[in-house]
Amino acid sequence: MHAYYFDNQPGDQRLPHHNLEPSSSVDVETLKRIKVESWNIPVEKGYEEKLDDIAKERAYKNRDVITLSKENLGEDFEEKIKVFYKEHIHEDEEIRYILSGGGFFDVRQASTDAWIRLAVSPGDLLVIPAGIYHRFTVNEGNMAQAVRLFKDEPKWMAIYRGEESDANPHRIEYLKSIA
Ligand code: KMT
Ligand code: NI
Repeated sequence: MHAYYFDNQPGDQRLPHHNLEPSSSVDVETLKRIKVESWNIPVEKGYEEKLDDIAKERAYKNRDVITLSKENLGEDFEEKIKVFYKEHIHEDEEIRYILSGGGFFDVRQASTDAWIRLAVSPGDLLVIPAGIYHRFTVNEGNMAQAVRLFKDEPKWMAIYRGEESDANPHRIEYLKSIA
């Protein structure tokens, strides 16, 4: 997984937006400070066991598979892609293991309000903490398939950025955790 500062330039959300020079890369320590974690578990040779181990260790009890593609979603594809790209928080962690295709998770660095773009590809396992502002898009390949892991029952609610999201207890808790 490559992480870098998003360039904030106009252009399709699916483009890399990787034009800030020099050295716009973001290191693991910086991600750690904002509570974003990632691992790589190669998909090819039996990822199941390793994914199970991490799920067990961190008490992720449930999972499903999401496939974002024109083939799978038909007419709804473009709409879905736009909705995922609206800045939001959740009251639970967002845990994703990429099986095929790829895309970008953008997470807001609270100290600067800058977007950090996380370019994910097959084998990447990513944990986005509850309360962090984020969004997602597929890349130019227009396809992402991922395992979604959940601590408990899947909770789909996205809370879009605004006054209410800023006052959400999970947002406040998150800000405290990175202070
Ligand atoms: C989300 O909640 O943003 C998603 O599930 C994005 C798709 S996972 C590749
Ligand atoms: Ni989300």
